Amino acid sequence: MDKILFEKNRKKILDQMEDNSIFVIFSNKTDSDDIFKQSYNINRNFFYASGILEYEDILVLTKINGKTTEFIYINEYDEFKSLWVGDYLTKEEVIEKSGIKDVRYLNNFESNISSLLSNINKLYLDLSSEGLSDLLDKTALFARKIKDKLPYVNILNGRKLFTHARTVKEPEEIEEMKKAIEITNKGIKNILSHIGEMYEYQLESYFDKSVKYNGATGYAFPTIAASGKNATCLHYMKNNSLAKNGDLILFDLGSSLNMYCSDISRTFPINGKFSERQKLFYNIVLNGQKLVFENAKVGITTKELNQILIKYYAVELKRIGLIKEDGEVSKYYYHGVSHHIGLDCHDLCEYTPLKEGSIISNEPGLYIKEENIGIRIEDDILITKNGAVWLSSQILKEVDEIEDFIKNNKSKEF
Ligand SMILES: [Mn+2]
Repeated sequence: MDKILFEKNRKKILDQMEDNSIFVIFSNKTDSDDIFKQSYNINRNFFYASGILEYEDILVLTKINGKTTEFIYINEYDEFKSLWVGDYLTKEEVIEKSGIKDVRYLNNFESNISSLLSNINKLYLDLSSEGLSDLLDKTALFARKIKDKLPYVNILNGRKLFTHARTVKEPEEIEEMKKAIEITNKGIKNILSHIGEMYEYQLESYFDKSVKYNGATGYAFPTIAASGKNATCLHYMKNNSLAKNGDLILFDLGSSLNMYCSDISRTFPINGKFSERQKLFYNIVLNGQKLVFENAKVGITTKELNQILIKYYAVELKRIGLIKEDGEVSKYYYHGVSHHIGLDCHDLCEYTPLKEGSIISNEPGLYIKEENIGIRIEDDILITKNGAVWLSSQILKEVDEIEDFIKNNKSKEF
């Protein structure tokens, strides 16, 4: 990805910083004690502001007397380490990727920061919502150290600066997410061309093979492959039941590309044909999704979109005789219809009326446990000044399209 995006992103953070303040952003939130850190998670905010995917680096932004500076600390080349984990990025590569011209080595970090903080007493840190509790979180450890050694420093939670900035996407981010969605589309086609009676994890493997083959850099979240009654559990991830002919299977999945996520749900008949009853519920969900889409625009909240859907469900479920009172909808639909998507699948966002440039999910569902039916249809949509735009419209979802595709593409590879 081009450094221009990360330069714009840093400016959005710097613009929000108070004068005479420093922001220190660590790259990693280690989730393992493995000495070679083979299991780690890059801090999405660090990536957002730098474009760098190295796990020990530290980004520093300063605003002093109205003048901003930015510098980044990286690992120095280490011949022995490089035999194990490969080369770190060089200074030149970091400049090229991030656009940050002042690149320093990590062994200078502590002394540099101490001298900066002797004059400046406002320090932003990217503290997680859990505050200072996580012992494996480098930011939390650093915050403790500062509190002990430099008690006059005022620690501010800089997370909300990122929350504000990440609520609206840049065109480059939208493009990256579109590419992730297309890889997910191929993975879903690969499931459809192999669908049949087998274990849920076996169907899932057709998605895995395809997204890897087509160049995804990761997954947005662990895949949900839930057949029959399993689909009525929203976050079922065991994926170890036999998917039986006659049942539906719900997939909630997404590849990610350069950290940007896609988040798609589809529900398919194992034997390639929806029963009349399944079709009835499926089309209620599908039409609900279209209704939410028509109402998704600048100024509305995701909560209001959900209320529109619930109202529609009340009418429809009474019409088909599933419920008698409006309040009974919550027995069959029990989640929200939308969340922001970006570097995180459930992205950092401000819960304000939708703005131009936000990307959100549109994911109505219906879960009828007594009939072994769970249906969710989820697409990713972009809010523009002229209403919403489908970003995943190429992914099959009409009943006829799905049935025809299964019939005509048996055993094809995507
Ligand atoms: Mn979702």
